[in-house]
Amino acid sequence: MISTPLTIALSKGRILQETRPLLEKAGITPTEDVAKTRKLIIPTNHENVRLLIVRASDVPTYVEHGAADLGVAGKDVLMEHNSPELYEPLDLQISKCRLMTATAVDYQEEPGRRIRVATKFVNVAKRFYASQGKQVDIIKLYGSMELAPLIDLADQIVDIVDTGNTLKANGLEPREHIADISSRLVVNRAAMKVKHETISEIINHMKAAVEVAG
Ligand code: PRT
Ligand code: MG
Repeated sequence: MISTPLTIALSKGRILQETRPLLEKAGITPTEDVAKTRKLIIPTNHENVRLLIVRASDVPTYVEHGAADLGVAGKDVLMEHNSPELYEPLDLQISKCRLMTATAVDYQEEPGRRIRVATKFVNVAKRFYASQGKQVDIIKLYGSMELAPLIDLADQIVDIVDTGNTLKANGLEPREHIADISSRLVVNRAAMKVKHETISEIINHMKAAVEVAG
């Protein structure tokens, strides 16, 4: 039995799917079908260990504020959140993809002209284009970024690309590679100190599981 109370924040979908076997290796098993339940707090086989189901982009916030001790979040989400309060001890090597710019197939940058960029990754986009010395106007969207260039809301997008099929289906193509993405275990820094033994043990078990999987 894990003796310390522990709260773990996860998002539904691919991260939950791929994290479940890794948690299993650390001896943590949800006692309900997490894919089916509508509950947002899910008990586990340990009386004092629970899972919180939150939006993918909210995981860093829960962990940063100590509402969760641990969480799993995509590096894209962590780059955007950019919090020094989060300790990132382990690359879980799951939910891999790339963060890229994309444009219409026939789009060409006009030198000296400001570029309109639609994205949900506002901070990442600002840093990326600044590093390229390019002047941009960022347009914040919450989803379906691929639509923006099609209806002339934006010239470029910054988005996640996996197979590239979504871009292709919408007459877009990837251009600049910003970062390779995978999901990371994140830990609240205070929890890491106070619950050091328990959390280290979980990290070590998950690390071993990642090494076996890789
Ligand atoms: O859906 P919600 O708004 O709640 O949040 P979310 O979209 O951030 O969550 P979720 O569960 O969809 O993604 C969680 C994490 O998975 C992301 O933060 C990424 O780190 C990672 N990941 C891996 C992906 C993909 N692959 C992916 N393919 N996240 C999103 N996509 C989407 C992408 O946005 C695009 O629309 O899939 C489309 C591109 O896929 P391809 O294969 O057509 O290129
Ligand atoms: Mg999604």
